[in-house]
Amino acid sequence: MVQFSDISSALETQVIELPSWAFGNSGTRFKVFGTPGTPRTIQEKIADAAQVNQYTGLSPKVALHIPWDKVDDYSALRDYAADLGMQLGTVNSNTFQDDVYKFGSLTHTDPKIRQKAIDHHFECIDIMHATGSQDLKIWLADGTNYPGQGDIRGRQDRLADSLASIYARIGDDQRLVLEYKFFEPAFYHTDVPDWGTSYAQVSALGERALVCLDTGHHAPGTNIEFIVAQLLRLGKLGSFDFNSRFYADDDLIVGAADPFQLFRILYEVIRGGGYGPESTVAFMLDQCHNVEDKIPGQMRSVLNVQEMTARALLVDPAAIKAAQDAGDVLGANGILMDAFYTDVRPALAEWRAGRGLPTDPMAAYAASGYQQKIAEDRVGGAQASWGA
Ligand code: PSV
Ligand code: MN
Ligand code: MN
Repeated sequence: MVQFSDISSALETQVIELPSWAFGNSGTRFKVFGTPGTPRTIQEKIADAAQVNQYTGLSPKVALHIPWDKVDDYSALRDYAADLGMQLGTVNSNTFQDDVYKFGSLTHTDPKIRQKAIDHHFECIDIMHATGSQDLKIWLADGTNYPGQGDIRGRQDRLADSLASIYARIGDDQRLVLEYKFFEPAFYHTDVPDWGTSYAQVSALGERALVCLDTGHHAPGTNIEFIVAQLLRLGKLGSFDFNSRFYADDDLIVGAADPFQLFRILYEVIRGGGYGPESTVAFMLDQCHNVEDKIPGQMRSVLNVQEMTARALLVDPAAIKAAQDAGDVLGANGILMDAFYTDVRPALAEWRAGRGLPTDPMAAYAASGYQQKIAEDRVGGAQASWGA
């Protein structure tokens, strides 16, 4: 079996981008619980994200959500982040909270509303130029609730036209990633429900248009690692939104609900060339922390991704291929499971110590007093998203 010492250098370059909205208050439609110390501004969200990076060394980037994170001067925001050792990452558009989008945004039948939604993406692209962001991420709430409510085919056509206008605006070093989600808020049909639809739409645009795979956006029982393998094979996996789910779009801590699934996904990422300095696949979290503290929630998340990456790297590619080719079913499965069951936590603690990081980031953060300080300093923290 591959030893930890063989893979430790492969862990060096791992970057897991944090969503700004993970640091805001969030909840369900029943209740949003406030958490003491919640950021009131995007600057405070970036400062909290920098804490996650300081203790884990894994997360030097923060994704923005527009308009939630709107500021007057994005270059200044970029400098502010840089002073904290952070970069501004993916820009997420938002066409799901304005009344005009009740019946759709990029798919709407009214050209004026479609243009408003396109213009919002143009604004996001301008912001990306100022922040130095690479990816424009589009997740659409578009869809219908009742059979017959909308023309499914016409909506696809309008979506294709709108996306083409947006794609024509992105810079040569920028990418458009289109996220899919099988239901919610639309319940009968969603305009981008699955990887196939996202793939079809981005393939029509061009090379710099790719699929974003949010791990929480699949029906129970979906083999997500198969989708990963297929998209990598097609050269169309742009980015991940990591989180975990028990029932719907739970946005829980990645690796909390099903660590084995996370391992299987990361195994296919590595197998398909989606990991490492040569790869362009972006790893991002898309989570909310409704009842737990947000900074340690994000820390636990990036550590979970790192831990399952390390375990997946332990699978010996030559050994598993030999077993597969020989038709050794149990042997091949055993190689995979041996890696999965390897507890890499002590080795990772040592790995961190060798890089000037705390061996136990969660404990080091808890002992730092930062959580108490922000709870005292910040009053009236902002809500993350829905209804903000
Ligand atoms: C809504 O489902 C969602 O969780 C999508 O996953 C987006 O990535 C995220 O919100 C932010 O817009
Ligand atoms: Mn997402
Ligand atoms: Mn989601």
